[in-house]
Amino acid sequence: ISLHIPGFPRIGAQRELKFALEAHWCGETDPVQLAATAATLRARHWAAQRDAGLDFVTVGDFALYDGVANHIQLLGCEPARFAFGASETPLQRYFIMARGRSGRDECGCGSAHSASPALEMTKWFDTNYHYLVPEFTDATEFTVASERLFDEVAEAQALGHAVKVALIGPLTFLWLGKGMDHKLALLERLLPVYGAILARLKAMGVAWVQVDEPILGLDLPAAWRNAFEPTYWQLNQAGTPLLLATYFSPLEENLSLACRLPVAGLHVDGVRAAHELINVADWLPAHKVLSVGIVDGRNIWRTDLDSALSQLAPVLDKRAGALWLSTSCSLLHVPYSLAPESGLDSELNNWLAFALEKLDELALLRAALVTPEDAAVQAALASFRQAIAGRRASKRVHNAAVAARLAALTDEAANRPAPFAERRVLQQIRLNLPAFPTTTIGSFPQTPQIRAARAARRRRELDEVAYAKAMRAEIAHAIGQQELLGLDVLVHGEAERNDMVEYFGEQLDGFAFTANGWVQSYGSRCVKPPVIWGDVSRPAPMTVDWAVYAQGLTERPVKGMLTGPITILQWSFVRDDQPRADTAMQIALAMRDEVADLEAAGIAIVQIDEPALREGLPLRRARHAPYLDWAVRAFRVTAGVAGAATQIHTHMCYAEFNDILPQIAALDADVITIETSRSAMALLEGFGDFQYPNDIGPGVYDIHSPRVPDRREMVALLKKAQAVIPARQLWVNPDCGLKTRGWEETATALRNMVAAARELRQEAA
Ligand code: THG
Ligand code: ZN
Repeated sequence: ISLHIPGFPRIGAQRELKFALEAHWCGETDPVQLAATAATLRARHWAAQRDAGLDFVTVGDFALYDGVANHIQLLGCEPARFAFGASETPLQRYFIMARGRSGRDECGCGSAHSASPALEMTKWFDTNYHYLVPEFTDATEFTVASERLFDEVAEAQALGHAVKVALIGPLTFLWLGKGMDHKLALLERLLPVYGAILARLKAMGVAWVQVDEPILGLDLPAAWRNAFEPTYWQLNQAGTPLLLATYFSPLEENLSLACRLPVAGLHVDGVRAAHELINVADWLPAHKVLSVGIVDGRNIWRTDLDSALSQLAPVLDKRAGALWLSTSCSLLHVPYSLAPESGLDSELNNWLAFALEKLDELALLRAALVTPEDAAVQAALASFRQAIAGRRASKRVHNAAVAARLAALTDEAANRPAPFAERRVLQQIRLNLPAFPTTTIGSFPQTPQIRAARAARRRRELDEVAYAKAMRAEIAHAIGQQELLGLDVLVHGEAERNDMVEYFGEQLDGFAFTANGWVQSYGSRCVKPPVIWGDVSRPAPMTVDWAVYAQGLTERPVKGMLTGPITILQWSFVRDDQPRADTAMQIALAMRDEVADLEAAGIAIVQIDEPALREGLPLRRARHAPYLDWAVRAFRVTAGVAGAATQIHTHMCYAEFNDILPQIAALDADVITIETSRSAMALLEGFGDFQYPNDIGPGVYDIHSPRVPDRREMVALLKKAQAVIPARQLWVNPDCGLKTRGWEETATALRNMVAAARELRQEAA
């Protein structure tokens, strides 16, 4: 039995990579210094794998910014639109693809560059990691264009490691790209380049190449399924032993295909596809390696080793051939180590396993299979058993009041007291808003002073009273600015919030926070997802004081701002001992109480953000409808407590909602604000065709860019919007929250936005 992992976190135990990247980007360090940090991290991460007893270290999973971006350079398919000059180094090109290039001569080569936006980012399957999207055209060519992978292999070998290389598979790579309808047409050009890479790796003495094809867990069109056999027949010619890796999803109709592909081994997700293990063990020819991803790479719970062993037993019986043990997928999606988490209470700490601890779990599982009678193994298993049993029986996890409330929940709780048409009239009487009302999404610039105040409070250098005073001053400033700008519906600006999920999780029972549980989100950016370990409830109001304070400063309505239950769920580590739907509904009930309290405190508009609703969609279409059912219900239960005259807003970013418009309409929010400006309103057409019934605020400017659009540009976008959405339904707002922007650009942009709305009102009058 051999041990390996599909991939390891690269950001570093203390986010060393993040800080090294940011220092490099702002010119504090040169490429040599950046490369040295990266090499140190790789060496440390390989050593951790070897020290845990893994038989191979994984090479090729490291990336300065993103693994797909690495692969684009390896295959020499940097999009032509960047018009890279000969003087630009691979590293400069890499960061330009990742971060974009302004019109200025940032690379210092002296020639004028045209501005090029970065590669688009999108979610890696159903994870919270964003990859950079390859761009393909009919003219895309491939060559082995980067030495980086081979250098890293040599680096690991020089450190004495046995190497398994991880590579994104050709079909998954094409699948992930955009810009072409018939991407499969590129396969013929792509495969010889893979062949050359594999041959070089073989020549370097690499024993195994793991080829990741997670798309085998998707509903694939026939042409894509059919492409697998010829593709792998060709790759196998290189003579390098290939481990075909699948993860995130059951194989289902692709199971027998995956088992018969001409490769030396198959990795399957033993967590998400646990029920398929026996089938795979049956179908996979005996001479092939079966790698079972038995330890969850997507969550942070300690593995129930007894249950893992009983799952593995029949597989072991069936397979005389090699069995490998692994994590279900790359450990990229979990934090580095529990070691710095001394602040977590010891019971909870005992229930968790981050990346390093998962390596140890693999080693223990193997020991339990190979030398079960060993006393140390028995003792270790017993201590796991105790932790698992403790969690299962814990009184802290189970809250009878929460269970009773969930059981008593009626359908009525998911309905507003009146239909939209009636609510609209009552709300208009209460709010008296002009046509094309203007608003913002919720956050205003998180200035260095705000961050400093939060950090000082964390270090206990600022007491609660002084902190609250500083935050109230920020809120007053934001309200004053919005009045000056002439916005119609104001927000308090969220100065007091760190992260839209963390902020609520910190105040809800059933959540825990790590000190250092960072997970890479994209590039140098990380998130620290809360851990939902028990039944969720709300001990006290969370946002009411701030909202009431803000509303007291102005005659205009100030929105109460909440994060919706699905987004809180989606951006947390979720308990694995009950259905996600149940956890979602518990959060919904807690947030519902917050809506009720805001309303009772006189807040007339409550926004419940659900940016993650769409990304929660399961990978397989057959599972979409059940998910959408409970997700929509959770939102409706949160909002359903609001009276008819209270206006409920929601906000979603990340586009791509046209396939779930009926469900978005079923949320029955009075107003939805969405991201549309980057697609120049193209996204809105779906809402028009669908005849979206409630009010809608299509973002009129892109907050992700420092560029400030002028009034005319925004008027033009709004006219485009009016062509598909009746004017009476339209709101005017930016794309998303403004926390990453500065005040000056924000004020200019909003001034232009308000002027655009006024121009439209005048034209309509
Ligand atoms: N919160 C949470 N999850 C998220 C988002 C969020 N997932 C999806 C999306 N938004 C990811 N986007 C970002 C944007 C910015 C940052 C991280 C993810 C970011 N992080 C800081 C960093 O890495 O420096 C750390 C922030 C902190 O100190 O808390 O800037 O909004 N939960
Ligand atoms: Zn947004």
